[in-house]
Amino acid sequence: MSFRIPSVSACSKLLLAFSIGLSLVSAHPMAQAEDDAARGCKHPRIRKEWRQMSQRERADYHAALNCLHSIPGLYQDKVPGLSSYEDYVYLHKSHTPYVHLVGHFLPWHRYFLWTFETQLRDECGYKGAQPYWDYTLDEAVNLHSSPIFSPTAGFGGDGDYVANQTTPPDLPRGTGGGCIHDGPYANWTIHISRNTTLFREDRCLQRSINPDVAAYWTTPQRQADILAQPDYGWMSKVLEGGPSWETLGIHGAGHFIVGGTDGEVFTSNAEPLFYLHHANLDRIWWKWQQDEPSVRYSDISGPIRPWSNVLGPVYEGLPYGNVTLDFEMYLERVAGTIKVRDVMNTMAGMLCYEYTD
Ligand SMILES: [Cu+2]
Repeated sequence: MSFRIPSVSACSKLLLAFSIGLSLVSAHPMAQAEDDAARGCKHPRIRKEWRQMSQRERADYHAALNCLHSIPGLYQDKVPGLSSYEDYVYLHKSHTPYVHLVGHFLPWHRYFLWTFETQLRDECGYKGAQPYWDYTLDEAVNLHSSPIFSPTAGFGGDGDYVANQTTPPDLPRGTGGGCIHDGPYANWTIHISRNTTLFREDRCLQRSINPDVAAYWTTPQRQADILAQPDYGWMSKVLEGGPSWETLGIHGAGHFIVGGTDGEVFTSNAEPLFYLHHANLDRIWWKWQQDEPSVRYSDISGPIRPWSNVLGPVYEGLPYGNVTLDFEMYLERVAGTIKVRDVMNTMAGMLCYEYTD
């Protein structure tokens, strides 16, 4: 068994900075994470549902995201003006055709979120964990009045109504489409262009809240359907909209209930709610694993090449084959190469976190 600590940029930069006074490094959160790995994860990060967090904790999370978005990023040679926050948008954009509708969809995003969360802590002094959004709780309320969309307790509300917004043709349209104007991200400028295009495009965050999609797709029953699947292959397939792929699945739905920027398949993580949605998908996998840990911490399957060609490009150079525990995943300049086996258990190896429920 082997695991490697990802060479998160923050960590390597720090090691460089402290190369004269190495004794200081152990005080750093990354060193704490390494200590936890060595000791067997005694201090897991506890990922809470947004509603379980105090106003103080919520403010700390917003402050950390705003901090990351104020730091110059590693991909400014690709797109001038990109922030550290947008390094992850660049990464997601360039990996999208290879990490969705595949066996390693959940492991790759688990690694992606862990790295993002770690950087919030390392570079922005965030003490908490990545929150998640359990949208099944919103079944009881009008989606627009969910605390998630509160300007004071959440991430701000809908975008301006735009008559001709782009929504997938088979979906009912959302209620907005334009720029958002309240909450902690109202003044954000995104510098990276949409989806597969790659140039500097300064733009606002857009939303188009979609209660119709929520009523059909992000319900407790949909989550229960996923949790009831007998093996990893089926669980991850249903979560991503299989087996027909004509359906959204809870993954697609979690993007389209927010809509706007979050509905841009390649660049959806310009929207901060992406991270709460994907933490929830990771949580669903985690919950499913808890039901039978002895088997499910090592159950992985699915193709290396996407099941469905809905993302468009031809996957030149990608081998056919199945994802195994030894399949390698990488995050380019942001973090090193790891294997799927390194992220199977959130409480062992390089990871150290769990969910409240
Ligand atoms: Cu993704």
